[in-house]
Amino acid sequence: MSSSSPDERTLVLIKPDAVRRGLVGEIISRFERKGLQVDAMVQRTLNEDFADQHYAEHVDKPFYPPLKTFMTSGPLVALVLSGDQVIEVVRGMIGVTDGRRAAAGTIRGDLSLSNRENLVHASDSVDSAKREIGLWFPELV
Ligand code: FUP
Repeated sequence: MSSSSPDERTLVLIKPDAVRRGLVGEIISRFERKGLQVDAMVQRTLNEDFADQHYAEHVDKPFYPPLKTFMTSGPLVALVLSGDQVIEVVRGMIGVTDGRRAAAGTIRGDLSLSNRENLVHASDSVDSAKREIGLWFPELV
């Protein structure tokens, strides 16, 4: 009999640069091939208020105004992924923030040359995953 707890979940955003560049399929495909499950997915365009809520920890940082302009510049795709240790697994798959420095083989390392237009967001901890999934997909919590 299995006593394992339900799989962990994380919130991923496929950002407006990825949508514009036609990379949505490529990015989702990487997650699927890894063995992760897509539990929910929606395309939407952020308004300023929602961007502020999503990036609450960054709103006072100097890089936030151009980040907000970018994140509200067009449609993005939000998804909830689940799987064994999915939060850490997905952070590893996307690479470090700056696409110029992200390792080859990661999404940012292979496909981005920018510290801002870096294609994907993924929750960085259990607490942030809980907060972000509640914000984006309240029907799931
Ligand atoms: P990450 O967790 O890798 O997405 O990175 P952070 O939470 O530190 O930053 C959130 C987003 O802010 C990044 F995806 C891109 C943007 N950012 C900048 O535009 N400039 C910076 O110097 C740092 C982050």
